[in-house]
Amino acid sequence: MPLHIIRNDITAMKVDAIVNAANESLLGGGGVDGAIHRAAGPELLKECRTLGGCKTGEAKITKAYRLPAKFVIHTVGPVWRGGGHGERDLLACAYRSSLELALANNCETVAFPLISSGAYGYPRDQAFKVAVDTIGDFLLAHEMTVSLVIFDRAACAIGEKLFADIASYIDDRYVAEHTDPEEVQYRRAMAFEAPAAASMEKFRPPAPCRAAAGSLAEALGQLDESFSQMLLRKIDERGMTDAQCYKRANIDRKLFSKIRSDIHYKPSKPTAMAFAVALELPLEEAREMLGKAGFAFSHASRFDIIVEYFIAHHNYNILEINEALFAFDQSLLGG
Ligand code: AR6
Repeated sequence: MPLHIIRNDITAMKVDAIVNAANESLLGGGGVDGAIHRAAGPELLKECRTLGGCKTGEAKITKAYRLPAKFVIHTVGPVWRGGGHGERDLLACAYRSSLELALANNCETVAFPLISSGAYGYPRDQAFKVAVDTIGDFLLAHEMTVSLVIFDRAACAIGEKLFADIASYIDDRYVAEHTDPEEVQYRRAMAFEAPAAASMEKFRPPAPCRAAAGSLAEALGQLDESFSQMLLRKIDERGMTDAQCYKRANIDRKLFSKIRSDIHYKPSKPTAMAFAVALELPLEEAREMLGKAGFAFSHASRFDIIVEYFIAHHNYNILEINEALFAFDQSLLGG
C-alpha cells in the first residue's frame, strides 16, 4: 500500500492516526508537538499525564480529542549528536514502533511528521531518507496507507550529487527538445503558409492511416495486447506475485484489482510509469508499456524526464524516485 509524501499541517489530517514528534516526558513542547496539543485541546495533555513518559525510539497511543484523526501516536525521536550515537537506528525505531502501534490499533491510514528534524536537529535530508526507507520497508509487509507530512519543501532535499545529476539530465533533454533547429523552424513556417496554396494531395493522410481507415472493423479485430494484458504477462514472466508488483509500484490494492479485471483499463500516466518501474523494465520496454496506455515519455515534462532518468540508470526504487520528484516539485508516482 502506498506512501504519500505531502505538504500539509499534520493537525489537519483526517486519518486514523497522526504521529506526534514528542519528548520523553510526553507533556507537550514546541514544534509539531505544540501544534498537536493546541489543536487537540487540554484533554490530550490530561491523558498524556497518565502514560508515564516514553523512551526514545518507542511509542504510545492516545485518543485525538478535537483533532480530525482518531488517535495520536506519540513517539520520541533521537536528538542529533553528530550521527555517531545510534541516531539512525533510534529514528528508524521511532517510525517502526509507531507503525506497529498503529497496526495493533487497526489503523489503516497514518500520517507522520518528519520526526527529529526540527528542535532535535537531525539533518533534514537524512531524516527524510530514514523516514522513507523505514516506512517503505514496513509497507512491503503490511497493508496500510501512510502519509509523510512535510511542513516545508527544503526538508527533503535529496543528496546534492543526485540532485545535480538529475538537474543536468533535465537540462540536456529539456534543452534538446526546446531548441528549434532551422529545419524545424522552416517546416513550421511552411505549415502555416501552406493551406491556401497547397493541393489537397498534400493533406492526404499517410499510407498506414488510410489502410486502417479502409478496414476499421478489421483493425479493431486485431487490437494489440492491452496495458493490462502486458502488465499481467510481465508479472508472470518475472515470477512476481501481484502484491509484490503493486507494492513496488506504490499502488493501492483496489486500483490493481480494477486493472486486473478490466483488460481495457486505461491507467493514468503516473500509474503506468509506476508499473514500468515496479517491473524494472528497461527503457525501451517502459516506453512500450506507456504506449499501451496511450502515453509517451515527453521531454517537455520534468516529471517524465526525472522518471526516465531513473529508468535509464536502472534505479527502480520507487521511493527514491518519489523523493527526487518531490524535491523537484513534481507530483509522485503511484499512490
Ligand atoms: N505539521 C507538520 N509538520 C510540522 C508541524 C505541523 N503542524 N509543525 C512543525 N512541523 P519538531 P523534533 C515539522 O521540532 O525535531 C518539541 O518541542 C517541522 O518543520 O516539532 O522531533 C517536542 O516536545 C520539523 O520538520 O520535532 C520535543 O521536545 C518536524 O515537524 C522536540 O520538539 C519536527 O520538528 C522534538 O523535536
